[in-house]
Amino acid sequence: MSVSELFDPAEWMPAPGSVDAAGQPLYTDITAHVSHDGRIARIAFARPEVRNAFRPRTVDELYRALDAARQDPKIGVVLLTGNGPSPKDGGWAFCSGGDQRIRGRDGYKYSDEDSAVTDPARAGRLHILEVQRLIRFMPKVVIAVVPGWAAGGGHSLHVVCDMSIASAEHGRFKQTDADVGSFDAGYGSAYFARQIGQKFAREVFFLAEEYSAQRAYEMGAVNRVVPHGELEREAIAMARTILTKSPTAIRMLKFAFNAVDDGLVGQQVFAGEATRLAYGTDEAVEGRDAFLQKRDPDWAPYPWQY
Ligand code: S0N
Repeated sequence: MSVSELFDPAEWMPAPGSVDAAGQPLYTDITAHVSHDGRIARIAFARPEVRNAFRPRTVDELYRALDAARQDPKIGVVLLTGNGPSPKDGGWAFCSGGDQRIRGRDGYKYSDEDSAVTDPARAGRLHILEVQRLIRFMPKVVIAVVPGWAAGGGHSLHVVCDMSIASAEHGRFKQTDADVGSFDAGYGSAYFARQIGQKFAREVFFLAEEYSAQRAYEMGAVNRVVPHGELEREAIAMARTILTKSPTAIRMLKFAFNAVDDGLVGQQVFAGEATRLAYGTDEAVEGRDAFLQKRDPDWAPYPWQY
């Protein structure tokens, strides 16, 4: 069976660590690929029969694949998408959020085959928020490629991605949290309001209506709306453009955009990158060498610049 109707096998190969020695997939709930030049990752929800809802196992796999992309020095852009269509009814989805069938009173339950039910510490989890933070803080550009429904926690994931591109025909947005008694009170709502404004954000949550890709574009929630059949090709083209840019500039810009909304953590992340850049200067090398050589540093060559 093909990965997804929009997946072009000529563009992709299995991501390192996503298949075993015999080439069999290690993931059940997602697929993970990299472009043949190794510079773009494609990570996709693979539960189209439930509109790509995530269960704890899905989140574990997603985190692992995203973190592998984060640590791969060749990868500059990650495309996060949903495979489809559903074999049941042909419906398309990016992601419909937490799998409501296994939501317990303390979070989402691992299933028996995940053999974690005996561990009370893993009994119920909401670790999709860890995935949100990974997307937010990874020094790569993450693009939400939305071929269908982005609902509930799936809507929040598209919000936290750096950019979003959606299918004109099948892209649909709906924030169902208040319908099902859940609420993403972090990036999913408050940061969303930063993106599209308070009035629109409150409308999206309080009315929980359906928005087309075009309407989402008009509200400023989506960067581009493209014909369905062109979706992944356009996303790859966007990624290729980003890859022509300076990796350091893109990294610093992402963290600069984040910093204002991320408080001291945002400052910490941005400052860490600034420190890393400073370590590359002769001035910082002089400080280190002076310590190691047990002498006073000579700052004379480094003026108090204005
Ligand atoms: C996506 C919707 C709008 C699509 O409607 P459509 O096209 O009419 O399809 P359906 O017939 O409704 O669905 C097709 C099949 O897929 C199943 N399904 C769809 N979504 C889910 C889901 N999320 N969980 C389980 N199953 C799902 C349908 O049941 C149907 O199955 P069959 O064919 O067997 O009948 C529509 O499907 C919809 O509204 N879905 C639910 C969206 C939703 O409410 N999601 C949950 C919202 N909450 C979260 O995601 C919370 C996430 C989270 O972890 C969190 C994060 C931060 C803070 C708090 C939380 C928290 O949980 O509290």
